[in-house]
Formats: sequence, structure tokens, C-alpha cells
Amino acid sequence: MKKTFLLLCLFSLIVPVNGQRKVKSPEPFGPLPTQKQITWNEMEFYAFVHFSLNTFTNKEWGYGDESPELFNPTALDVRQWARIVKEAGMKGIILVAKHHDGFCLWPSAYTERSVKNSPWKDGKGDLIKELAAACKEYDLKLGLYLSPWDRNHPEYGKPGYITYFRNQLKELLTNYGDVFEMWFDGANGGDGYYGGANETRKINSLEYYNWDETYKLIYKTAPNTLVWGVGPSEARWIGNEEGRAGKTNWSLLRQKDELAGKVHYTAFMSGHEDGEKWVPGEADVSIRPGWFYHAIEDEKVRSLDEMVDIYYESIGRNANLLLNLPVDRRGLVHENDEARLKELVATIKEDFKTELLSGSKVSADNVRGNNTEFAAKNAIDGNKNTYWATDDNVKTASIVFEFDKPTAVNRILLQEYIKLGQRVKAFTVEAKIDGKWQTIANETTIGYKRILRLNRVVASALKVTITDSKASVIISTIQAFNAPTFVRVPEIQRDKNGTVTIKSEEGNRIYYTLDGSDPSAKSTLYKAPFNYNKAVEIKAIAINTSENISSTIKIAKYGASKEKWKIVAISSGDLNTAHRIIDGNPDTDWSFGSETIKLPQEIVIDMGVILSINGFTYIPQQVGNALNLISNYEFYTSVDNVKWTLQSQGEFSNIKNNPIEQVKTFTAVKARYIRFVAKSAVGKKQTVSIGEINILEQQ
Ligand code: FUL
Repeated sequence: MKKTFLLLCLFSLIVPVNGQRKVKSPEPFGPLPTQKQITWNEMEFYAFVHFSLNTFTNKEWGYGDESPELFNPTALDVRQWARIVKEAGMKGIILVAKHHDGFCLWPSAYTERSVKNSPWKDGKGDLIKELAAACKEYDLKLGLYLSPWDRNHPEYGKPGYITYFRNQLKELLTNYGDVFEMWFDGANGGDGYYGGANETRKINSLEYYNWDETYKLIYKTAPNTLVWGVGPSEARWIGNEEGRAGKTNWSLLRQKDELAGKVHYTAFMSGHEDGEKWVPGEADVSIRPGWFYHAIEDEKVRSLDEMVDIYYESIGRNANLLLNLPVDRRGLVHENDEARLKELVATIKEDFKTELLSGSKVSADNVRGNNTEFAAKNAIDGNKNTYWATDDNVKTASIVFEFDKPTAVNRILLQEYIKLGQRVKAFTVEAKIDGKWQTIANETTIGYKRILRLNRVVASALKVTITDSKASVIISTIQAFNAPTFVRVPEIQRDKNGTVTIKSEEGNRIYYTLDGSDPSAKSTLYKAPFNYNKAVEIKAIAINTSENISSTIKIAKYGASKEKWKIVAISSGDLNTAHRIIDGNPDTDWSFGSETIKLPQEIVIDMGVILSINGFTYIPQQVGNALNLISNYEFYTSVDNVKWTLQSQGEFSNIKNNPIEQVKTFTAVKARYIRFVAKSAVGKKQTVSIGEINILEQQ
């Protein structure tokens, strides 16, 4: 108070009578965003829709030979999509206009492989046109995904396809109004139908598309469209399909290196502190395991816990969140997906219900030119165009917020004024608890937006200290909240012998049921691991007893336990450790093949009894950096380990980008023995790993 008074006196000496001395605004520092990128960052949250032939063939990647006649939604309603997206507070929808199989959701003039040859609306429909109208009605922005890889096109890999690709781009960017984002996926080249050639075509995606020319065409046609993905893009993939950005996340990228093939995609999670271009991250993730709709995943919609984590680890870590809603065969967003999305939005809304700093007394130990235009209060005035800034060369500074009375806090939200660059390299948060300052967070970057989830403290004041910055500090927003306690769902595990272990955060009680009913505080209290080796659906909840708050319900479905399972043969590798494939724990894996022993390689499992099975799952290696992933497989069954029948074969599409459990189904058969053949691996590898093999039992 005293200090402020003195400063004011000082000012009165130097300011003209009619106002304050004008202090120059800070100079921008480093690579800067364009207005287009800022507007895009401010969208924060928007939807992805994967809906195409794959929806009807139950695939993740089509081969390119599927008939357009399979596209036959029974109750397609794009207004339902738009309503759900709008109600969730999302700002737009990116529709997959053409996926890798080449089928187009609009009647392109350049191909017959489109909705015009489908039964939907007797071939008269145009899904993009319909969606563009629905977006307009609901005040949403429209984005489009055009797969550069086309497994159908006869000329893919040759110059003719580039002309085709660019012609389609022109169609999409001229016929449907504004397109806020053009999405180019990185999956490129491999086997496919290619007009009947049925062969493998490899291309160098950095050269083949001549991205410079392609981008010129886009900007000429649609200067407001932001281009994502491959080429000299304006936003980058976050490096995983789990929707998670790095804690440290620069909106900068060494794009020149990237375009020279020198950057591994794992670097995308954090960007490059010394990047020469502003290329912010976009975190894409599906609300279910797959990108396309599969009825088998109706019960596998990501849990609320996971969705909340995704929100905080994308939007809360300086990335935009692109959430996929896989539209089903009716042509609608499924009820389960809508319900989960609503739960997510309700949770986030509650978390940010009451802002706590706007009424606090705020001060900073350095303010640019001691001028109110850059004062600490600008960080809490709710105006994104004003900011607290320090003097040039002042790269460490603190801002303090004093409350009227001790206040409970567990969320801190910070924003840099990115128009002038991303600067902060490190910062801490301290809370004054019982008169003493305690550090409650020690973090790195901020960027457009950073949100910290912290343990609840009751503080009389908070202090944010920028401990390291590339240049003077410019912060537009700091907010604090006290989110309701969120009780995480318990984890359920069952090992090979049927021993069930359920875990929750310390201090919580766990209740469970084994008969399919919903658990409550009246159900069985979990005390210690127990044995249950029959087929079962275990449901469990955790209850925080001090606040009497319950988690959502965790459901784990199991077939008969693998107690009697044995690995009876492997074509290479160590038989003694191969049991990791069937130990009930996907985090323990086992490898076979090697640089000298080439694929294909196989294992044979004896399930001990004859079962009626209608599918299997392969969980790829989960732990490690360079996962050894199987890309093509064969699966056989036998009742006697002599006569074998092939039940399923094909590819594990998209396993490289999304190494999740791969589910393959077939018509039910009786079997005691199963044989799994790894035909080929992702990349040129000869070694592959298996986390776990499961079977699907016919109920
Ligand atoms: C991936 C594609 O291969 C998937 O099929 C999906 O479209 C996803 C968003 O990008 O790389």
C-alpha cells in the first residue's frame, strides 16, 4: 500500500496533468502467431467426426476396394451432431471428407467413388453440404479432413494422383463456405487396392505432394483456412492419439528440420523451445478406442476420469483439443458418447464455476515503466487484451494475490499474451498457509493457456513467480478456482489364476458387485484380493468417506480365467518367459523374431478346455519407447492341435499411431487351441512383441 502510494507520488512529478506518461508497449519476441493462429487457439475445443464406409464394414482402415453401396445410414441427422457439439461448448466440427479408402462424402466431380453411388438419398446427397448448413445454423465452424493417402486411386504414387488430390482440395475449399481447418493425416503409402493393382506403394510424403505448391493453392483459394499436419503446416499433431500434450509445451517448432525428416514425432508433445516457427499443438483423441464406430465399443467409451484427464492434459497444457465422436450406422452420435460428453462438460463447468482472484488484492514486484497500462491487475481484469508486463530484461518477477480471508484453492489457470510471443520457461506457485509461504507447484511453460490441478490448500494469499523467461514477462490472465473433489474410479485387475485386485486412492473405500448390479455403499466392501475364476462382470466404486463423494462406476468384464492356459509352441524365442502373453497383465510383454530370425513367427496356446469363441484380441506392447508392433496377422483355431482352421486374417490398421487393444471377431467356433501368426511388423522390423492375447467367448 505504502509502496503504491510512493510510486504514485513519483509519477505525479513526471506525468502530464491530463494523464500518465506514455510507456512503450513491449516488443514482440521470437516467432509469433498469425491472427489466424490466435483465432484458432481461442477455439480450444472442437469435434472430429469419422463416418464413412468403415462405419459399415466395421473397419478402421478400408483397403480401397469396398463398394460405395455399403454407405447406407438409416437415420442420418447432421443437426443432431451439431446440437451435441454446440451443447458441449465446442466451437466447430472437422469432418473426415475422405479417409484412406478414397470414399468421398461429397459428390466429387473427379471420382465415382462417393456418396453419389451410394443408396443414401438415392445418390443425391452431399454430406458436407448438409453439415456446412448445420454448422451455420448452430454457429459452429466447419473443418475438413482429406486423406492424402488414397488406397483406392489407380494413380496413387504417380503424378496423376496429385492433380486429383488438388482438384478435390479446390472443391472442398470453394463449394462449402469457410473451412477453418484443413486436416492432412500423416498415414501415407502402403498396400491397397489402387484400382485393382492390389500392391504396396511407398511414397516419400515430404516430396511426393510438393507441399509448397499444394499450400500455395490452399492459401490462394482459402486464405482463412488453417492447415494442419504434414507439410509446412500452421498447427501440429501432438504426437499421440491419446489427446495428451507434454507438461512443457512450446507452440514453436523447428519446422525446417521436420520437413527435412529430422524430427521424430515424439518431439511434438513438447514442441521446440528454439523452434523457428509458430506451430501450436492440437491434441486429437477419440471418445472410444477406435476412430470409426464399432458396436463392440459401445461399452468402451472412455471413462469420465480419462476424459477429464484429457481435458486438463490438452487444453490445460497449451494445446487445442480435437475430440472424435464416431457417428454410428444410423448416422447419429451414439447415446453413450453423448452421455459421457455431457458428464465431462458438467464436471469442467463445476471445476471452473467460481473464479477466486478477480476480487483479490494484487501487486507485482515489477511493472513495466511503473505504468498502470501494464499493471498486475490486468491479469485479473477478465480482459484478454490487457496484460501485466515487466520491464525489458526483467525475466524473473512475482505477482501476489491477497485474499480477504483464507480461501480454498486447487486449480490455477495462466495465460501469456501470445501475440507478443511465448516467453515463460519456468514458474512456481506459492500459497501462504498459516502465515508461511509454501511452494505448491514448480512448472515450466505457459503459452496460450496452462491449467494446474493441485491438491487443495487453504491460503490467505497466492504468489506466482516467473523464475525464467526468454524475454520480459507478459501475462494476460491468472485465475484460481476450487474445483469439487473428484474421486477417481477404482482400478480392477484379474490375473491368470483369477485373483482380483481392486485399487483406489488412499483413504477411499471400495465397494463392488459380481452380479451385474450397480455398486453402492451397501454392496460388498473390498478388503483384500479375492479369487474369482469364472466369467464375470465386476463393478466397483470408490467412496471418499470424509466428504462422502463417490466415483463413477468401473466395469470390468472377464471370460473364464486363463488358469488352464499354456503356451504349447513358439516358433522362436524363449518358451519359459512366453507366459507373459497370457498372464493377465498387458504391461508385461514378450518378443519374438529378431533381426536374424525373420517374420512370420507364431505361437500356439492351449486353453485347457474346449470353448465356444467368436474372436480374439491382441494387446500390443504397452511399455517402452520403440514398440514392436504387429501390422498383419493370421489367427487359427483347432480342437486337437492337429487340424487347424483359419478364422481371421488381415491388418491391425492404425496400430502405429494408436497402439491399443486390437479386437477381431469371427463366427463362433469350438476350439481348445489357438494359433496366432505375426505376419509382418510396423516399419521394417523383424521383431514383434505381444502384451497379451485374449479370446472373446460366445455368451
Ligand atoms: C490416423 C488415421 O490413420 C486414423 O484412421 C484416423 O483418421 C486418425 C485421426 O489419424 O493417423
